[in-house]
Amino acid sequence: MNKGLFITIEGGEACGKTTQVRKLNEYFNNNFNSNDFMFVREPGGTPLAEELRKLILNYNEDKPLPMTELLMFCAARSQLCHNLIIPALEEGKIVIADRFYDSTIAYQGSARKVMSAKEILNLTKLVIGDLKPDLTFYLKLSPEEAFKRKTGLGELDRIELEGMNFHKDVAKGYDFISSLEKERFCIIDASKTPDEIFSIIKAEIEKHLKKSRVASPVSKSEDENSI
Ligand code: T5A
Repeated sequence: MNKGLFITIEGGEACGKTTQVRKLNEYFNNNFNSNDFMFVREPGGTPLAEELRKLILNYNEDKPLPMTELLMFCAARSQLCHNLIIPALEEGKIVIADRFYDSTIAYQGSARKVMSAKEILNLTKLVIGDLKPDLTFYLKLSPEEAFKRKTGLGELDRIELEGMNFHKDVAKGYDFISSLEKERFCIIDASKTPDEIFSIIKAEIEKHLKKSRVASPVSKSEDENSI
């Protein structure tokens, strides 16, 4: 169990993660001390991991082999976890990550079939130790619906350009891991409106914060009152 609270947001392409992360950012900025929380994204989050992100998603000269791609995601994750996420959680912060290792299980495991979910979990343990999300929101959207949302969104990266079967396998991967680790997953129907989805996410986070000893939404105003 983490000292802080580790929240991850997951789902296939265009499920609305970025939209929800934006709303969460606003919510945390309005209700918490800036020292109490941290937002990160995967792949990315540190200068080296952001460079790896560019290479993973957009480097087309020497297309990464599936195993190379998997290891690049792991390399970026190592950098992010050891430099930012683990220290923040040890300080008792709330960390919100846009994607984490469930993405690797869904994309590199279930869709690319590089290795099984169990092997990915073992590899992840070697890379980041016992770190595990406390709460994972899986925004579940059918690939058909996701493809409709993607139309007209501009330039797509290497993974987004994969076909429908790939994205159906991604969805199967998420269904598998979320059924295996039910206790940390909150599955949300991502065809609801952004506001409906956000109110579910916010209620679930507030429920978790009440149970834990990490910062609560009142902490910002308490501090302001004491000035
Ligand atoms: N990846 C990542 C791996 O293969 N393995 C790994 O281990 C990891 C960590 C990263 C890519 O890397 C892969 C997965 C990805 O392919 P990313 O930055 O996370 O990429 O990007 P995407 O998942 O591709 O993010 P997108 O921006 O495409 O999708 P989002 O963030 O889920 O969706 P969002 O919020 O940008 O919304 C997309 C569109 O839908 C609309 C929005 O307005 C927008 O137009 N929308 C809604 N429409 C209707 N109803 C709603 N509720 C809506 N919410 C948003």
